[in-house]
Amino acid sequence: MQGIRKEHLYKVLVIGDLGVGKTSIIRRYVHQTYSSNYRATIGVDFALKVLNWDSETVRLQLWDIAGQERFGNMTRVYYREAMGAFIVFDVTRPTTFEAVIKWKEDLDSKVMLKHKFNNKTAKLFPKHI
Ligand SMILES: Nc1nc2c(ncn2[C@@H]2O[C@H](COP(=O)(O)OP(=O)(O)O)[C@@H](O)[C@H]2O)c(=O)[nH]1
Ligand SMILES: [Mg+2]
Repeated sequence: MQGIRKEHLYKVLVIGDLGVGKTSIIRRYVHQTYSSNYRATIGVDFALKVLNWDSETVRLQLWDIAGQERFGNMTRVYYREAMGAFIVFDVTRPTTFEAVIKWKEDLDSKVMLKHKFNNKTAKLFPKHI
């Protein structure tokens, strides 16, 4: 129908070691800005990227972790109902690349991809222990 836009909201996680550029990537993508002034994120930051495709609006809710990067062990609550995740590393620091496996394992241990064929979306659901 004309004038009615279909709306989608997706939660997307941005994870990876401290200082790899997660916040910078999100700021560049959402606000087209970059600053070399290092300011560590405190808690969890959210950024909303709105994409308009024809008659559909996609809202990407980007979850930017902070602090927990040192532990590389996120709470299940953080991962819940995300539909995707970016694992970021710094090409100049090999240890952050090796840590990608750790982050993926953490992700896999806490959530699983459950396809919902009826509405064509895939979301990450908590694993039961
Ligand atoms: N040289 C360079 N520095 C970057 C790049 N991306 C981020 N930085 C810098 O690296 C530092 C850490 O970035 P930040 O986005 O806070 O990382 P986060 O801790 O993963 O969120 C900051 O001082 C950024 O300015 C990049 O592509 N190249
Ligand atoms: Mg950050």
